[in-house]
Amino acid sequence: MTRTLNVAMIGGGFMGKAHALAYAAMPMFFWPAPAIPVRKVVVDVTEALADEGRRRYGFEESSADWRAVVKRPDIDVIDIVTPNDSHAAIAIAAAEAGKHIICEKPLARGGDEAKTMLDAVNKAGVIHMVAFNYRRTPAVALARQYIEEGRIGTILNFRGTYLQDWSADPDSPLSWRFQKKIAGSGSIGDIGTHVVDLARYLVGEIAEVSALVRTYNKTRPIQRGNLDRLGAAEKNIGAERAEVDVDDEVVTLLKFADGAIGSLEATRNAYGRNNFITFEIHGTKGSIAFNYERRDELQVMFADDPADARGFRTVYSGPAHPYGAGLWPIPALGIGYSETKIVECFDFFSAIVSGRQPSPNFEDGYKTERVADALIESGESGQWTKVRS
Ligand code: NAI
Ligand code: SOE
Repeated sequence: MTRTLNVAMIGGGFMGKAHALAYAAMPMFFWPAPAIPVRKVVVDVTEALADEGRRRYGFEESSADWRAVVKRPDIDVIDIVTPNDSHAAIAIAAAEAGKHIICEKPLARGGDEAKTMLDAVNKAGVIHMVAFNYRRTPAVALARQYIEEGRIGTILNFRGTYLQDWSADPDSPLSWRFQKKIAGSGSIGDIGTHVVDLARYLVGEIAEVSALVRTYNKTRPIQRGNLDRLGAAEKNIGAERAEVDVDDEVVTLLKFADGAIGSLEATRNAYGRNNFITFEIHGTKGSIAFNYERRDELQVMFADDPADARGFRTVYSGPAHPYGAGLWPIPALGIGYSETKIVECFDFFSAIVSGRQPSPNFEDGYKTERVADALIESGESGQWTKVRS
């Protein structure tokens, strides 16, 4: 009999939808499943929102009190899908109650806060994961496999971007993502950290950064309500405005600990770009390039290809590649955002069952927060800034 594990999911917005879907679908893709997730209880800020989450996402129960829920003896897993300001309090309480934890990114609002979470899970000895799901796109995992196999040699250069345009309009609302006290930072924490995670996964530790950081839209219309509708849905021309105290854009040079160099750009104001997560990696024996907007595809060029066939070619991820046995049986049927979350869920539940920490875990989340700290510091000082360990 496959083991079941009871999940309490705290938060019922965008990520609530993605995680609930993954709990339902993971055993359908990865069978036999490591364990069956049971959607036990969903928590939101009011009883009404929580009950809506229960009905919509297929949970057995709902609650407006996460503090009571994390202590429940029948709960095995706490899933934190709330805005960034509550990640630490929920994670620390969950660790103290002995629960396994998956927490959305960014792990915290900076390295110091992330460290309190890392200390708590280490002390409790629970399994922990931070939900940087893009590294679980099969083509990205294939890039890592090629790198580990030495197929592109020693890495010389990493160029990463995360470009979106949902907040380019200065009248798009001041949701929680534009408030430092809730989000911690802007493009740096919200989307830059995804690229930092990919850079750490594919290349290694980032040692030093030299960043330019800008805030273009100094005020935005105040948003009513709890959910971030990600800009476009609401136009608030003429509405009362308040100050934006986070960054809109970061552009940075990177020095990796092992000697590679690189760059990273992140903005939510790049008109025409949607979920433009890209990287290009050059090594001594070849190159790899990826664009999430074409996420079935990995572009590869190996230096020892025949002289008359040199150039990038496209490998479509499929059954021969990472996670291929669980996903779709023919390459290019289509990997979606949901699949990245389903794979994440599979890896998290596998870790719980095996007792071995998954990656990225809270230590990775903490290290990524230290890079985010360095980006902010460098943007302020205009100096090369070392990443604290
Ligand atoms: P959202 O604004 O869509 O939803 C947040 C939900 O949490 C709402 O239902 C809200 O009422 C609820 N909530 C807020 N405070 C709460 C509390 N103290 N207790 C219980 N419920 C609470 O936010 P979204 O987009 O789902 O973001 C949540 C987290 O997921 C953030 O940390 C964000 O950075 C991350 N995220 C990660 C993504 C990824 O690709 N891995 C994509 C989108 C968000
Ligand atoms: C908004 O920029 C957002 O929802 C981020 O918060 C997520 O992390 C990203 O993956 C999708 O875009």
